[in-house]
Amino acid sequence: MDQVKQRLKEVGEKRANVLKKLVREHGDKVIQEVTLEQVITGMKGIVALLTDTSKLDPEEGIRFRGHSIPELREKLPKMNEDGEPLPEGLFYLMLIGELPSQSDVEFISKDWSRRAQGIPEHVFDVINGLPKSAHPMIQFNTAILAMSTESHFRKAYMEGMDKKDYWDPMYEGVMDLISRLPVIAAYIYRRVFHDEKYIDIDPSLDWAGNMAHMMGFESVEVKRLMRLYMVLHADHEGGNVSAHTTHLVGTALSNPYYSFAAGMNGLAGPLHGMANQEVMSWLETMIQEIGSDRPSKDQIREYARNTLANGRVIPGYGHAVLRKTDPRFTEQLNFANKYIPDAPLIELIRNIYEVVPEILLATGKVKNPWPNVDAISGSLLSSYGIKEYRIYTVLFGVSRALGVLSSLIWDRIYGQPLERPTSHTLEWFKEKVGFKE
Ligand code: HAX
Repeated sequence: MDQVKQRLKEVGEKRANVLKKLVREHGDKVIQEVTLEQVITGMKGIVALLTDTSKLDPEEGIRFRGHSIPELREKLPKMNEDGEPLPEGLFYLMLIGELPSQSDVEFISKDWSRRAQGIPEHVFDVINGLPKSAHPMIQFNTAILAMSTESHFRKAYMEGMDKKDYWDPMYEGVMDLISRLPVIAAYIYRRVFHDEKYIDIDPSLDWAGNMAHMMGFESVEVKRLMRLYMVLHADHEGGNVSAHTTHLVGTALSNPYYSFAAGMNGLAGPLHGMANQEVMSWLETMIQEIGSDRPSKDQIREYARNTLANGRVIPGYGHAVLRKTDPRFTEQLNFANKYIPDAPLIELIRNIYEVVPEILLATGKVKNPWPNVDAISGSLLSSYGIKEYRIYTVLFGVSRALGVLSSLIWDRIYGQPLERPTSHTLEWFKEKVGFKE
């Protein structure tokens, strides 16, 4: 058994026993009351999931296994060349619950680049069967499903496996899947935007460095950005659409490919991961309409007000849980201010940040007027030369795999059962609260 899997087995057995005891001894305790409004408006704030990998605080933002993003930048093993933490280390932290050693991170890096070589040919045939004009998320999600022919989990299940061992083939499938996502994403990128001139994986590189390399970017700067990007988008506790969907589908004992593809279909929505692309088209139209890539604050104000007046959302702003500026936005802005302070798109993002929150607040209904992760990620990628913004949600998806698939392994360790909440009709709700029309 490899060193990561061995440690997971030890930690997993302990925590699974604690969970069993907790439910046995305290299963009948009431932990929350729920209002009608919460149920009807997207179940906001309803405690309904067990997720260990990360926790989101409305005021402070995300913590991964208790560590804030600035803390992670201190504590996770880094690449010497650029000082950015490696996503492999964050994955280890989310999976095991402990900070990794340099050797753990090196092991995962090597293991992933070995596993990445095993993508069967039919997966590329399936991608090639789609028109190049198909959105990259269609190609990405189709490829993930096509890879499920390789599922260890499905095979082991069909052979008749003891429930307590489900986590083991799930771990193998997850490691294969995560290792292969950068290859698939880069393949789609080169297919759609670079005349099918593909670049092979470089087994000497780390996972995110390889992502940049296979897309055609060899500079230290882009690799550094890619490491940051892959860390920042990795997880956002369990209730967001991509995480919750992956978990939900997994509770039917669907294999990791089915579960993750389902989550990625959710990420492809404009109110979730596709918001990074939406921000870029919003900015592009602003620049075109105003006729300058350095619009004044008054011009930005007018453009933002028009967006709202047309019944549309301002992409990259607002959040279902956060009530402050997203620290993932702040980290990216700090990065941009340090390395590319004069980039026109970054200047535009800084100006939008100064004027948009007050416009959203003035609507009187937006609960969080502050920017989220997507408000800046595309401008950063674009300023570094990755300008084809239809690929951005795919990059988000590659990163998101780290968190939601770590959680999927834990779902099987914990023996999480089928998720099956109850639904009711409008009549039931009316009667429940004594409503008269
Ligand atoms: N622009 C305009 N209106 C907004 C808004 C925004 N950025 N954010 C919220 N609102 C509106 C809502 O549409 C809602 O209007 P109605 O009552 O007319 O339906 C009202 O304000 C209250 O919404 P809320 O409670 O503040 O927000 P929700 O929890 O319902 O929705 C969203 C959260 C993220 C979906 C929302 O803020 C939004 O649409 N933002 C723009 C899209 C975006 O950036 N999405 C990415 C979010 C982060 C993420 O998941 N990244 O992957």
